[in-house]
Amino acid sequence: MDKGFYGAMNKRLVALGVIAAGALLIFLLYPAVKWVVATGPKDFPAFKKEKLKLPVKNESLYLTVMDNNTSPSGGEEYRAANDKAMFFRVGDRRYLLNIPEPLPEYRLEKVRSFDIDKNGLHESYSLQDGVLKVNFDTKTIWQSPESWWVDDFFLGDADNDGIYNLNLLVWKAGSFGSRRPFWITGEDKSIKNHLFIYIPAEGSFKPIWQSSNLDCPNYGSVLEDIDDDGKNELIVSEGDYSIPGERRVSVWRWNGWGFSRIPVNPTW
Ligand SMILES: [Ca+2]
Ligand SMILES: [Ca+2]
Ligand SMILES: [Ca+2]
Repeated sequence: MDKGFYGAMNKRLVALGVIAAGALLIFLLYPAVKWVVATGPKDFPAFKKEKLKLPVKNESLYLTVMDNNTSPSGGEEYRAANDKAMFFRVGDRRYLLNIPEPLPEYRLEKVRSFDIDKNGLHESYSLQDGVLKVNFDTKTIWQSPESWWVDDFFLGDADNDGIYNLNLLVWKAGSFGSRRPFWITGEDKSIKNHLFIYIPAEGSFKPIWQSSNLDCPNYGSVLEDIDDDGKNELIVSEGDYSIPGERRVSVWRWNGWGFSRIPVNPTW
């Protein structure tokens, strides 16, 4: 046998050994790799950590009804510094939705005082670090769970039954809570945006409607009867999960079991 043959054999053996060792390593490390993938930067604690790094801002969006005689360029005067203005039209009425500039991102701090349960005394609603607390008479009567990041909240009659609602814009992992429909199998652990609606109940709050994962994240909402039919519409600053700076206006109305989109003209 010549030396070249043994040399080639040795190289093959070494290569086989490396492949076998690699395979063994992957086999041994697989549970750890799987664990990292499952709980990696996409998990909720990491998501929350990123949110907590964002600068604090106190502004939320607001809606302005425009004078029909105001020209589009005149509308520019309504634009607040650093805000993005989005115009839309319903029938012949023009609206301007001012939203705080979406980029760079920020975390909202917001405090409101309101008597939602109509007992003659105001409750205090305060949002800080993604957690909403409702306090009454030095006691916290409701608090959002640790597993949620509350981006914003707004008070108003979202489902048009005459009773004020506490409405929350929430990021959380998993499309469904304990009320997951039985035909949905497998777990969706992605962190997506939700709209949750509550009513006051027995000195606290109870949910009356909770969306599953929204198709488009809701970055801010106002309730307003924009077409004078006596029922509120939900005006939304809507984004895109894959395009962070994207914002557009959409308008929705409660239909008895959820919200239906109503068409608006996004231009003048
Ligand atoms: Ca009250
Ligand atoms: Ca209501
Ligand atoms: Ca209406």
